[in-house]
Formats: sequence, structure tokens, C-alpha cells
Amino acid sequence: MIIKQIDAFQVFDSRGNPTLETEVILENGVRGRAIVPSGASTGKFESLELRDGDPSRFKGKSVFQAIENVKTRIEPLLQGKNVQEQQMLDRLMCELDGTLNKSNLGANAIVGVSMAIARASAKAKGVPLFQSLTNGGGYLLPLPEIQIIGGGAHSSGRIDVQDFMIICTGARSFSECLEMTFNIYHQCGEILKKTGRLAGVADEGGYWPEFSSNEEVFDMLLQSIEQAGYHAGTDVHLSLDIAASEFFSGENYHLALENRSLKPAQFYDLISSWCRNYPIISIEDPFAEDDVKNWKKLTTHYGDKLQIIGDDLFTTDTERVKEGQKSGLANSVLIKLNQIGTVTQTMECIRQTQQFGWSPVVSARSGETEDSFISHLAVALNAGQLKVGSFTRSERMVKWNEILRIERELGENARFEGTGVLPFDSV
Ligand code: 2PG
Ligand code: MG
Repeated sequence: MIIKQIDAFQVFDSRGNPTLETEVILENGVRGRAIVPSGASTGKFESLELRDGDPSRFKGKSVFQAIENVKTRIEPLLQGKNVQEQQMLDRLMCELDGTLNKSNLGANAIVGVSMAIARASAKAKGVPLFQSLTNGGGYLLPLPEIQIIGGGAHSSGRIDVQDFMIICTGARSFSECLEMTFNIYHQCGEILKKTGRLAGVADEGGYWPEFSSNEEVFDMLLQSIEQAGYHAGTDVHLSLDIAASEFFSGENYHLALENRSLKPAQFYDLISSWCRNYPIISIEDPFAEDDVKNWKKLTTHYGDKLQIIGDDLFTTDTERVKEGQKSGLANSVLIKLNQIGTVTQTMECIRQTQQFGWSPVVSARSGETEDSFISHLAVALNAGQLKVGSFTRSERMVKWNEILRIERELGENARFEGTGVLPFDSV
């Protein structure tokens, strides 16, 4: 199972932006392929996504240098090595890069190769990716977090909160979650069309409505849930990704929708009032990554009944998670492969999160592709939760559909724990 060749090509993501497709070819002819996703609301501690910056081509977004780095620097390093040594191969790439944020070779180049290595390795063994990546412990199907309304950087800032999502807390299986989501998503679409408020669709496929306050969105979501025949707060809960770094100036949080600026303490009061007044069970990036005082305060007061997820705060970096755990900043970690840049480091971060008794939430990016790697990753590591955007568009549905396939394939051997995967007992 020896690596013979590594290739990379420029393809396009769901926003039509250039990205890398990578391919690892083994001596026995087996090929593993991957496509790299790309974020829009990126945290400042993320690894570097290398783009050419030449305004005359693809508005500066082409990835030809990253491709060149795969061909001239990574391929010679890994040729002749055993594809099953994922950890060692990832370590070699990190050492060759030599920086903390992978700014030398580009995290997009490294993660693309790392994912293609995992794929080639699974194919060579003749097993599905989730089975190849696991190190035992059974297979847990994830509880999905699904976007209904999209805002923030994914909708030109038309609503401040980036993701309004649902978690089907009353569902008994993964497929039941999808059936409930189908009913709620389409009910919401009908209400928006009837009331003339549908302005478009955001980057991850959620509706993008015309509203004049964030609270109006909550009310409309609750109406959609009830009209679809479910009870908000028992069958279905709300989940938010505030992506607050996007509208924090360093001093104030600026809510564009209502054109008001709030001091961090006032913004804390707003967030905590939402958590008290609506059936919110999970909240991601409620504050900017530097506003640690408020992270700590929210976790102290709400951490026993609210999942508090660090995305920009932790950037899938095990060291940052360890520091955050020491200071009690959250109880959950968003997991994105390209934030840290290798499969090995991503898996390490999931395991560390689990060891702390926190919940890892495996996540897609807003710029996605037809690659369903993360569905396998979530099942392989028993992560317990998956967030891939809304319930439309093939770059999203390919991930949900892949879990359906895994659910079918595993049959009796698939576990689903519903809210048992949340980092607290009382729901
Ligand atoms: C996030 C992701 C996905 P982006 O903030 O969690 O919703 O967005 O990929 O733009 O960082
Ligand atoms: Mg986020």
C-alpha cells in the first residue's frame, strides 16, 4: 500500500470559488480523492488557506500555488511511504511546513492531501471510510443540527445571527430527524412565501428572510415547528450560531438589522435573554473569540442546560481547547478539518473534547463541495453531532444522505442516542 503519486487540481466549491481537489494514487492502482472546503466567517486563529492573490485571475482566489506545493514539495516527501501511516504522513507534512498555522504550504494543500490519504487507505483495505478511520467503540450516528434560516456573512449581513438551526431532540433515529426537518423546513418556506418575506437563500441553503429584528426570526421558527405538528421545547429545540466575531469591533457588538451597538455586557444580557425566552438548547460563538469574560460567564450560568460551542474560539486546535477547558469557557467544540489542517490533528481534537466530557460537533464550511468526508469522520469517532448547513442543495444533502447510507449499511449495529450526546443530563 505504497504511495506512488500525489496530484492536485483546481476545481470549484458551492460558492463557485476555486478550491483544491487532491488525489493520492497507490502503487497497486488504488486512488483516493478529496475536495477541500472553505469558510467565510473564519476565526483569526485558523490555519492559513493559501490563495494566489492575483487580482487578474479568479479575483485573487485561485489556488495554483497550493497545487504547486502539493506537486513539488508534498509529493516528493510522501512518495514511497505506506498510505496507512496517516499519523506519520500528517506529521511529515506539518514538519515540512514548519509553521504553526500552515502558512508555508497552505492548510488547504495539506488538508486535501491528508483527506485523500485517508480515502486511499480505506479503499486499499476495502472498507468504508468510517470503518477505516475508527479505532473501535461501535458506531454512533450523529444528532444533526440543521439550518432553517441563514444570515450573517452568508447572506450579506441581512440578519445578524449567522445560523438559526433546529435540533430534533424528540427523534428516535437519524432518519426520523430528517423527516421532522423536512416537515419544518418546508413549513417555514410556506410561511415566508405567504407573508412575502422570502428574500432569497443564504450560502448554506437556509432561507434568507426580510425581518426587522432577530427576535422575529425566533417567533417565525417556533410557528413553523408548531404548524408542522411538533412541540418546540420537547420535540424540537433551537440552536444558534451567532458567529459573533463577525460583528464585534473590539469594543462593541454592532447589530446591523436593528442598527444598534451594544457593549459586551449588554450583548451578554441580550444573549442570555434569548436563552431564557426561547427553547434554545445549543449556541455557538455567542461572543467574539477575545471576549473570554463573557464566554466564561455564560458557561458558568447556563452550562448545565445549554450546549455552548466554540468555533472561532477554538479553531479545532487541541491546545486552545485545553486552555479553554482550564478556564471553563464552553462545553463543546466545533470540529472543522480545514481549520487545523490535517486528519490526525482533527481526530486528536475530537478525542480531547470527548475526554473532557464535552461534545464535539463535526461541521462543514459555508463553502462546501460534493465531498462527504465529514459524515464518515463523525460516525468513525462517535462524535455524536453533525452540522452541515440546511436541508437543500446537494453539497449539504450529500452529507445527510451519506449518513442515511451508513445507517442502512450498519443496520442493527448503528447506535443513535438522541440528546444523550449533549454535554449535560437535563433536557
Ligand atoms: C460556521 C461555518 C459553518 P464558515 O461558522 O460554523 O456554518 O461557517 O464556514 O463560513 O466559517
Ligand atoms: Mg460557526
